[in-house]
Amino acid sequence: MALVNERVVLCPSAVVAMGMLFSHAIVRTPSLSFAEGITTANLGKPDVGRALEQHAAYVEALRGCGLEVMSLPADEDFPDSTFVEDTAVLTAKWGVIARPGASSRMGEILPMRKVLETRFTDLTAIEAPGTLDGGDVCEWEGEFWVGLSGRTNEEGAAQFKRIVEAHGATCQIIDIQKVPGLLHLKTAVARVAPGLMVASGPVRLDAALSGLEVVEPGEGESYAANCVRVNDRVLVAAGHPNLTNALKNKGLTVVEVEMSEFQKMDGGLSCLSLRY
Ligand code: CIR
Repeated sequence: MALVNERVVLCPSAVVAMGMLFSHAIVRTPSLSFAEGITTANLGKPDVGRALEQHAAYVEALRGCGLEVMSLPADEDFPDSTFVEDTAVLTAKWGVIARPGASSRMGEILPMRKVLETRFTDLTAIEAPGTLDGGDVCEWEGEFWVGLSGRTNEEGAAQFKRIVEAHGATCQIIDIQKVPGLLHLKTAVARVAPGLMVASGPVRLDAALSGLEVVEPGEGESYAANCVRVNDRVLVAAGHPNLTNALKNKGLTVVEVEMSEFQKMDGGLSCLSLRY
């Protein structure tokens, strides 16, 4: 165990032994060009100053979950680069470098790859013509689901499944291409506890989720389906009381995080970090 900045940072084996899910996170500060990113949200332009404040609070929430957070500097060339989750999929021991389905985001990969190479020895990249956004990948203890979406194509999903299976884990593909308004699989789905999923819309009925208990966000709360379990807490976008209460009723500890400026850019709560 090492003491860093007065916080206890545990080595990965201790983390696993304690039943914790993650010990680290990587985030990237929103750029001043943030409002020029891709969006379909029709919620108006984000306020970059407010996004920076919300991002700082998000980082604090991750630290509150016991994570050591590596914060990368803003990259003005890539307005969507704060949504780091789309650039990779990480586990405690290995990772996959994604290949974004949006061409304007392709340049986010190389800088992230350089960062990940300092931390992981086992990295496999999705190759052309495959595309895969990390936001399409949901994972729980060696069980993966990958969404076939407007961003992740069949070749990318198939490559990802092969990589996962080569690491002894399982992977099911969920086709969300016909679900209106769904950017990524994790826009609608989050695994929050053993056997328990948050899921909204038609995806909740997919055969790949059978056998899991599903908690649905309340009326008008589908944005909050993109929540994230981090160790003993679940981070949920603020302002979604029905989902928050439903998760509390399941015995989970919920931390609410303001996400309004990221929602304006189609970004969910999980997209702002890579956790491992
Ligand atoms: C994009 O359209 O790529 C960004 N504006 C939002 C990405 C959100 N990422 C995610 O849900 N994993």
